[in-house]
Amino acid sequence: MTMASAAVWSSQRPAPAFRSVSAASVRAVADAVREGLLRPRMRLPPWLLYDAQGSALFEDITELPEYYLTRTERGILAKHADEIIEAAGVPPHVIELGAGTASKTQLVLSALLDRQARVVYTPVDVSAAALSLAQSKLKRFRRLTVRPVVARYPEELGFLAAPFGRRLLLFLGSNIGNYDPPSARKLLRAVRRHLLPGDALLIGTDLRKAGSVLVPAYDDAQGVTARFNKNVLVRINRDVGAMFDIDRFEHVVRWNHAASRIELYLASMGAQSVWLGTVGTEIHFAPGQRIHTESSYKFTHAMIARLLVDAGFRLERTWNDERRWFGLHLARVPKRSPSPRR
Ligand code: AVJ
Repeated sequence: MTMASAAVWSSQRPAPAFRSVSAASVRAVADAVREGLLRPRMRLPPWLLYDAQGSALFEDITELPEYYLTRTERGILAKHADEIIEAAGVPPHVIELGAGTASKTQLVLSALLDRQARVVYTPVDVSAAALSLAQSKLKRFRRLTVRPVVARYPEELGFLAAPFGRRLLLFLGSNIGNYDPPSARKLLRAVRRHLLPGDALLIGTDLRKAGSVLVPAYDDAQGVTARFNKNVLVRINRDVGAMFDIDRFEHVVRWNHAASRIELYLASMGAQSVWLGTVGTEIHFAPGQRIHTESSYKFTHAMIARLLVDAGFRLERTWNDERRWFGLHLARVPKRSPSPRR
């Protein structure tokens, strides 16, 4: 649980009985800052972007005209949820990694509740605040039990070892795109190890397309994505007492065609020094020097097929929108599968 979300709960109502496996958020932030900023090519892990404020800004991003991802994925779900649920085997338990506020998930849950008397839904997210919103949104589903878990993954997937019935694991929104290929493989293998034969995975991926469509999706006219990106510095200031001057950093977006990813940076406007609070050092920026804050990989069908197979899944089916901008892939843990290669 983050300190910010604890404050939100205590001022509004008693804290919900969330299972929080995310132990020391402030210490994790300090570790990430130390590891990421005391090096020539500065970088920060993307999970840092998703504190309560960052998650709220991301929700705003999903409604931007330029940000087609959420809308397109929702369109595919709206059209095919019944078919997807059927193909997945009508599982009574749904787990969602990076659930956020679970807005698209309602389409899946609603289709599932048409076929199942009772469904258990476990949304997993790094933001307790987002999960709190998810929980209140889902109150209208009477036969649904919601059991949120605050956790980072793949580090904190242990809760998946609990006895479950047949499961469908959702990993939507192209969240997998945040991970470079080795980390994505590692994450899906970790997920796979906690699942049982017959369990299903539904994974959403943004697909490769023209840079002229991709770049504006991450550099919107209203500057919401810029605020989302800069919020990571606000968070670091708060959590470790650093002294970043937010107005002296610029939101920079690049389409890296060779690596097939969008890259987000914060570039220093001029030379400056920044005190890193409890990390106990000062760092120096040359003019234009960048911090790499997020990557968003864009997949071809071959890339996602390879990734799933490498992680020990069998890819069963893919649904696309008409423009083929986004893909939803249904994969399964095979009945007799060798343990995925390490
Ligand atoms: C939540 C990782 C899917 O990569 O599109 C959106 C994050 N960052 N705009 C994405 C994001 C800036 C988003 N994911």
